[in-house]
Amino acid sequence: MSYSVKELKDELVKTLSAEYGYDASEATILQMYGTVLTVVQQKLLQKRGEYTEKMKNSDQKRIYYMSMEFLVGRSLKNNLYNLGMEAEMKEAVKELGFDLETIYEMEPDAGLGNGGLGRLASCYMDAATTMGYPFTGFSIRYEFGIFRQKIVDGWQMELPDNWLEMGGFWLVPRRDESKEVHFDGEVKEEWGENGLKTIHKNYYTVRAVPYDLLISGKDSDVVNSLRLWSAESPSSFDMGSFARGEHVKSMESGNRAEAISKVLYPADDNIEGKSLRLKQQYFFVSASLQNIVQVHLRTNPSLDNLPEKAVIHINDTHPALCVPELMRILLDDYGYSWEKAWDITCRTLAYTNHTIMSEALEKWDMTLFRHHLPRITSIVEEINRRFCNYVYNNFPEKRGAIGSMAAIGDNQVRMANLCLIACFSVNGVSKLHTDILKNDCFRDFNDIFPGKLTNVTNGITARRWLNQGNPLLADMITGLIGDGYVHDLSKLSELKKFMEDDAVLSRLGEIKRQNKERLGRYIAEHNGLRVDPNSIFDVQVKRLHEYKRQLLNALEILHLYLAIKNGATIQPRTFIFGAKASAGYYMAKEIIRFICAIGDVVNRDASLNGQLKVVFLENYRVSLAETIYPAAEISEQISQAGKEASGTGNMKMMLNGAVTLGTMDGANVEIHDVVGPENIIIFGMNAAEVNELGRNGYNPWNVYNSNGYIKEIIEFVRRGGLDGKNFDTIINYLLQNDQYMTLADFESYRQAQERVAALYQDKRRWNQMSLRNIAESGIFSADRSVQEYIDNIWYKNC
Ligand code: 26Q
Repeated sequence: MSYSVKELKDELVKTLSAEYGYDASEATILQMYGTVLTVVQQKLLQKRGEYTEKMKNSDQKRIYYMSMEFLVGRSLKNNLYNLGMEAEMKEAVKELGFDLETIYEMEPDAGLGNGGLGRLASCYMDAATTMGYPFTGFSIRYEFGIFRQKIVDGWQMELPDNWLEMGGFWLVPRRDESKEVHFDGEVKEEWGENGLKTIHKNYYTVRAVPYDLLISGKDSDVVNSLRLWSAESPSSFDMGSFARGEHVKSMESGNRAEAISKVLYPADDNIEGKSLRLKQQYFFVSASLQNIVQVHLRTNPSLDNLPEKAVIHINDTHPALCVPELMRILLDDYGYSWEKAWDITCRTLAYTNHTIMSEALEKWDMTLFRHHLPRITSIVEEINRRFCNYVYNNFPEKRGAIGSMAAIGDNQVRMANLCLIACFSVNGVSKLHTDILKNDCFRDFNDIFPGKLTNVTNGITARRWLNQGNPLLADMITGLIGDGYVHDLSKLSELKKFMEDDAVLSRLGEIKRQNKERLGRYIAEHNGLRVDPNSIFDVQVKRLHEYKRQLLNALEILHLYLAIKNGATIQPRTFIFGAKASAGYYMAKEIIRFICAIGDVVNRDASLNGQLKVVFLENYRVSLAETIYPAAEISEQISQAGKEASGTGNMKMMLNGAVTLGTMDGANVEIHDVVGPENIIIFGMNAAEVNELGRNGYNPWNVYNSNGYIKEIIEFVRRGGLDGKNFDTIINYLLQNDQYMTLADFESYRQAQERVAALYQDKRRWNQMSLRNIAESGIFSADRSVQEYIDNIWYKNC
């Protein structure tokens, strides 16, 4: 399908008149925004209709991706790009006297996620849809997505993200497909016609109303949906109690229900078992599974063949309740025997693990779990009983490990163990991460279920992160090698033939410069700060967490600052940060305050001759990332080795020509493998060395006493060098409580940063490194990842 400018213009005019009763000369920009979105949404709906019709007669296996988070970002440009009508729409809007870029900026991000895990779900949805697979995403229609971040005197403030007001446009309500979800109450066993039956009684009901966000593939006829459930009370207003004069009580059940889809939980990898979070999980799992079963039964006589026709993917343990809920549906609603139900469940569910950090592995207190989900609890207990027996009887040598592998222990339900016991596939998200899962965290499971654990290294969609975010670079690449890379990113390797081409290298440098200037304008506008486009743009953007070690970066900045103050001259640098801290994560907020304080001191110090600038960009999010990545020259990936499961920002920056400065962690290892040691800057301990130092006892004081730079930095902060502000929290952390051994890697990091500065002197060589990174980034395409999921997991044995 293609559309001419004239057609689009006519449709805009028609829609404007029908919706607002105006012609273009009278319309406000807000009305034009609504009009453009309406026209695009109509195209999506039409295409979706055609695809649904086609799928009615197809028994292609369906992929269901369950995720508490989908970090969608903005949709307008993405839809126009994927529908192949961006240029025409731009012209049509222009002829009506408006500017499409301005309209893009009016759209809020759909920020229904915290970071990498949520964005991965969205990248996979784009890839699977473009590749032509029937892929449905299931999540929650949070009324408030990830909070808007304001920084006031270095302190992070959280403001509500009311995205629906301007972003709700894209959602198609499907009230007729609502489902009911049951909470609380108790289970009873009763004799019925077919013997003993388990009955869930005295529960309360929440209604799950689906809203679909339509996602079109690029150059494919597929439009898939991301189905977001909204919680409502079946009777949000109880007329009975109202009539009795109990006015507040009459609204209570509505409030209790609506709270479930009110707000996205911010992640801090330090999980507190909150009952609302448990209800969110069960709410969207139960509604989605009912939906999946219903769709299956439309074209199949029973659920016997569910595993052949559907695969349900569990994105981290957050939707792990899929295991007992699918069992419940099969046992209680469809009368299957335990054995048959278990067989169907295990062959339908697959799970991806995204973290090895023990404090991030979800566990639920049994008492809370039983209170809200009594029937699910009895099923988990039976799963656990049978699993423990199975191991006891079949693996005598593993009897000692039953306690740690069990799904229930220490009065808690362990969601990761539940997934390992039930799912037919469990995967990690990078080679290193999967090795750690197999050899360390889940070693016993790996012995009991050989072959169950596999790796699928994460990937990103270049269609958003290159073609839409960095049109200058995309155009240059298309000019050099054609546009085949849009559907086969490995074709970027053809760029290697230009490694000695001076015109290409200097054009690459010129594009980077223009993207730096674009980001520079954003910084001027939002931070009131002028940055030098000749300086190295050194970028660390990601969730704020101790293990990601934003602090290591901050210490290096202080080191450079002190060096200049002591008379050194350095290669000018602009350090750019973006990060949200989970609202209750005190240390993370302190780290933000620390970075901002460094920025205050550094940025106003004229004696530095503009050699150093520090920028903390407020409210980091997908749409801002689209402007930052193209301008990045150094990609900071400096987590403690073994802690970052994969990272995906590293891939996005590499694709945009940045050079990685990182530890041998997560996917950095694979970046290193493809670009070679000359095109990446690696420093610090590797995962084995981290473990060894941990075993031998890490003593930060030894580092402090033996490294003069560290001593100088810490004493500068202690003396009040940062405008007299107190940072004892940071100092004590580094010297007393730092699990992530920041100081142990400092000297190696400092020297690596010196190498960066030296390399940057030779512009041609730098541009070659940059080109090489782009050329080798094809392996990190989400299309490649999705193909591996298809081949090794979702369509395996089909
Ligand atoms: C859990 C319970 C309660 C509240 C919040 C959470 C929660 C929510 C989100 C815990 C963790 C997250 C998000 C984790 C995340 O983004 N992980 C990242 O996933 C990426 C995709 O695989 C990896 O590349 C990153 O390495 C990993 O950190």
